[in-house]
Amino acid sequence: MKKLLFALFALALFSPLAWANVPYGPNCDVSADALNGVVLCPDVPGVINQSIVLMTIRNQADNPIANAAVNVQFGSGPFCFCATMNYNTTTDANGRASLTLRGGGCLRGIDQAAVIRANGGVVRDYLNAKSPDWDGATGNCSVNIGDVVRFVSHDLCFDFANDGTVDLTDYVVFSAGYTPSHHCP
Ligand SMILES: [Ca+2]
Ligand SMILES: [Ca+2]
Repeated sequence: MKKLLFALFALALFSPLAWANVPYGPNCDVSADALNGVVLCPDVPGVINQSIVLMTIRNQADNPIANAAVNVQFGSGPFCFCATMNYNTTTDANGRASLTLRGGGCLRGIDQAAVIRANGGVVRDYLNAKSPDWDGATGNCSVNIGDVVRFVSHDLCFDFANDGTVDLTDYVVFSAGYTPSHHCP
């Protein structure tokens, strides 16, 4: 009986049907790749574009996976998450999904700072999760003067493009969160 169960399990595991729902990272598109990390931001008065992660989830055969359970998980760090933050979503018929990252804080150069999974399989493991809401110690779910002070000191938690310097590209992201000043509901 045990042998039979194992054989059935192995069959299920290696059948094309089983693999059809397993994501294959290199075939998936994730918009956060452009910055080599994710950006969180408090969502009032509105969501900033940079905090929206757009994804197309595909399997090893490069076919989109419909109705895949997508999840984002952050590493343990000085984050502040809005109560409106939703960590889970589901892909549509074309394998597409989006997640909006609502909060503040910073982890940089840390394995599993932000991990995106689909149907339990890892799609991306980002080393960087950053936000305009960062005062040097924590995110407090508000982008305000304390964060400006830190930004002008060129803290690399504001290097949103993750290219080693705080520059104009990063200022664009910071100012989206600061003007107007964003906070959680
Ligand atoms: Ca803050
Ligand atoms: Ca930069």
